[in-house]
Amino acid sequence: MVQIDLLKSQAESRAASPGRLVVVSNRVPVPTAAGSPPPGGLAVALSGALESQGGLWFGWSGKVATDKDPEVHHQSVGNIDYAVVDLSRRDIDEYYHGFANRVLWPVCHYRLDLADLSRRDVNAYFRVNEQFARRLARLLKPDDVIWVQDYHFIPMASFLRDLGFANKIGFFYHIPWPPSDLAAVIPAYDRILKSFSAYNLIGFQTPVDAENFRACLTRSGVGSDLGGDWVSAFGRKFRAAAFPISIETATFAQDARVAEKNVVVKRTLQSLEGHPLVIGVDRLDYSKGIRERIDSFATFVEKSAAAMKARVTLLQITPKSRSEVPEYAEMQREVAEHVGHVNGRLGDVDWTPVRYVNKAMSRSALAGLYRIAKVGLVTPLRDGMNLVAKEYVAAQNPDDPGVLVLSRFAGAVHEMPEALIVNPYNLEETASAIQRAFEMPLRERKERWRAMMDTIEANDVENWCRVFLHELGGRFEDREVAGATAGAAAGWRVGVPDWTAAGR
Ligand code: GDG
Repeated sequence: MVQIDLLKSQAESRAASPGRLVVVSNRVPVPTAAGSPPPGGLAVALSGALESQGGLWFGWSGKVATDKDPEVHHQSVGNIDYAVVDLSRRDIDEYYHGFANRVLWPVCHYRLDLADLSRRDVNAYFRVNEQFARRLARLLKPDDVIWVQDYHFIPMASFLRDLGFANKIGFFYHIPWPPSDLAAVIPAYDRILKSFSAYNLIGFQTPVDAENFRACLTRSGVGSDLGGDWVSAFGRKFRAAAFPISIETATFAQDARVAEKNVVVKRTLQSLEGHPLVIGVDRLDYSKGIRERIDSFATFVEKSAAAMKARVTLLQITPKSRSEVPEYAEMQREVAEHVGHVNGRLGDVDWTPVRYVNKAMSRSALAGLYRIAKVGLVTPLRDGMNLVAKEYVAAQNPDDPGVLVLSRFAGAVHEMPEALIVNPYNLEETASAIQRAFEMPLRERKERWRAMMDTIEANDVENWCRVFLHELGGRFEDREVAGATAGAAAGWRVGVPDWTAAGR
């Protein structure tokens, strides 16, 4: 990393000014050399907030540590300091591939069959969170506002409280939070719930997730629902509410408008020779329902003489992810084979019904492909929000918009009831929705699209960020437990975690 010492001192001098925003996330979008792909919407929104009030973005570098005690690498760009740390191979395996991606991810996506519910990686999860907290602690100032992102870091605030930090700390949970009977299978469930209580404000994607979470506290007898998003648990009062995440709607729409010049879009259009396109875009993940989607599309084609005749094509763009996790490696093989079977059954010498692409596209190509697709198939079996649904809508031509077919199990459904809503497990129902989308009159398409576009224009990712930070900036102190002052004194004994007896 460049000129670490110089940058460190810049970071330290900046840290002296009050009221910074500190974002903590597993991966940090440290700006790299020119020519690297542009950051996604979340990175753009958070960078905007960090830039405007000055800030620090802290997390894992994504690299394996070569030292036993790896140092924090700093890089400053404009008003933002990026600070990242390497992790040992063991920590990556146990904390990241292990507890985060083989326990929390499947359980929160209702897939107990795919979860490793042994206690094997629990300690590593807390240990790595503590390591991160200790490193972050050295960079923090008392009036920094801290915003922790996602399921990798649930215990981050509790460790910071243990270290004596009374700062306002918010948390956003990007994935679903399941009902209490499901959540309770998480190893160290009580300790996880207790960790949540160290935050001032916890954001979930939908009101249902927030409600599920509050019910976990009350059902397990550790907390009570105080109404109006407020809960009290483990001697603290805090808020758990819905803050639906979004996209850079205007920028995405603009990208789509000019994307007809994109070479990938041109090549796709040429190869389709006027035949209609249906699109699916997902990381290769079992929560996304890719196999069920392919089967629904196949059912649609088999049942519709018109679809056969029109040679409708499903373009499924699916960059690989988490290949180190066995369940994902298995799924990669399984989906690829399945696409082969479907194409073998339905295809012809001049027609491949399902085009399955494991390559990641540029954002411009993606925007253009959404725009030329008559139907956007967004059918996850379970999804926190699903930004693809919003991107598909943002990319449409207002004069001739395509139709969004959306799973009732995607968080996006709460904001976009005007989509054609389907149960993705029901192949016939999804197939009928595709059929209906193709038959839908222009006027109805326009009405549905306008309603959804209005929603995502009003709540874009910048708005999401602003609203969360505004709420986090609110008054929490007067909601603390009677007799306690804010922060470290409010139920958190400085330096002495009160779960030591529970076998950390
Ligand atoms: C988690 C939660 C929640 C995909 N392929 C390409 C590409 N993508 C982009 C999409 C979209 C993003 O990746 C995927 O976002 P999702 O929201 O659909 O899903 P997760 O990755 O699972 O994200 C989810 C989200 O966090 C935010 O809180 O909505 O529920 O699971 O932006 O466009 N982008 C490019 N090329 C690709 O090939 N450029």
